[in-house]
Amino acid sequence: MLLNSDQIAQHNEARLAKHKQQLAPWTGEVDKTEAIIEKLMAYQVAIPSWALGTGGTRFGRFPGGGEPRSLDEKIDDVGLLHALNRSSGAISLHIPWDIPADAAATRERAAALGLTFDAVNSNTFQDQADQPESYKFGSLQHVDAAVRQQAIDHNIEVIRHGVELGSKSLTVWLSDGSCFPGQLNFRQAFQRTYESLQAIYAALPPDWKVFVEYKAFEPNFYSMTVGDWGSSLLYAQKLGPQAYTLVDLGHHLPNANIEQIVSLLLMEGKLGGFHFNDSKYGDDDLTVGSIRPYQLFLIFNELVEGMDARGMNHASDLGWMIDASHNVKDPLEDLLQSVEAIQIAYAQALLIDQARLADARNANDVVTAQEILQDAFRTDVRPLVAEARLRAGGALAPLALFREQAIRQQLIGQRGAKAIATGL
Ligand code: PSV
Ligand code: MN
Ligand code: MN
Repeated sequence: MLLNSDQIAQHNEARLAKHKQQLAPWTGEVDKTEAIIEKLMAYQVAIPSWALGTGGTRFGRFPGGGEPRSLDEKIDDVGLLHALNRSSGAISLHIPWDIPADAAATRERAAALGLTFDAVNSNTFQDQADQPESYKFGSLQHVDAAVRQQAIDHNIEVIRHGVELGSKSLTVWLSDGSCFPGQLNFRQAFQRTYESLQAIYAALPPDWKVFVEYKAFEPNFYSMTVGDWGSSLLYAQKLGPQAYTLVDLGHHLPNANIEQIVSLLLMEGKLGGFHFNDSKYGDDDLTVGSIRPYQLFLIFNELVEGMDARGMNHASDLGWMIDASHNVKDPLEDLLQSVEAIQIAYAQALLIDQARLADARNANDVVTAQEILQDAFRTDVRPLVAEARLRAGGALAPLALFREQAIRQQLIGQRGAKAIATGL
């Protein structure tokens, strides 16, 4: 491990006085402050194995060096993040990008770093060298039963890997759809996809969930067979109680009201989890909170209110994952920023006095309702997030410590300046 607890302790020691000053205004409302800190400490966000290297775009890839060359090194990187922030205690694998050669050893390596395995992700959007059938015209929707069966078998194989790792959910994202009018009979494509998903659903262990992820566009540009939350919910409802909708923040048409979608999915008991990221235009997969932090906060407001109304456990009843990947930042620094942005939005949402908000709504006092939300959003909760990290054994300023310890340079030293992440 490139970072030890002494280095974290020294870093914290040097920043402690300033941190205490910043925390001082919060100590007046002890109960509220403590409740938020405890919730933050319990809350973990899974890191996607594919975000640990530069993803690039179709116009090029600009790796910064020292990227993980194997699944083991990806686990080590998530271990580093978790040591820094104590909130990245899970990893989400994409198969076949990250197939464990020895599941027991992989699990052990992760456990030694305090990590568990979150949802496993299947991939029927790319053709692999050794597969007989092509996904060019879709996978679970395909007109040819042999292609559908190959995609079903792959998903069942992914579940098998997940079982060996201790995962409890499968995320199915399909690129299936059509690029041109006339290419597809929508109803038949839906039916075939549904039947394929039924076969996958039947292979789920009883304590597993399947997340049906939707996306409005790309790589198909005329229609996507799981294109919006309506179609995802339809599949989830038809499949049964183990099936849920997964919301990826970048998968909506411009200006969609994602917080409303989240609220209604929660109401129906069909919200499975998230792929957090941010975007300006589409599926940009940018750092969480970098473009629309208010939207993120409003989503967390719905989550806190809706989960509390249903008596749900914030930490464990939904899948909290990041789905990001880009070209111009150090991937580890970016993930530290993303996790912090999620925690900030969560803490701000926890500040909202839901009873007062309900009163304002019932009195049709639009101004007060807006003020309550904006007051919480404009509150600087960073001292609470830092305090939660400190108590959990992490660093007061993870990003600063990452740079103080020259971790990327150390990784380049170990892995090489040209090391590029596998998978993707
Ligand atoms: C598709 O755009 C997606 O969001 C799905 O979650 C995939 O599994 C992931 O990206 C792959 O990068
Ligand atoms: Mn996604
Ligand atoms: Mn995406």
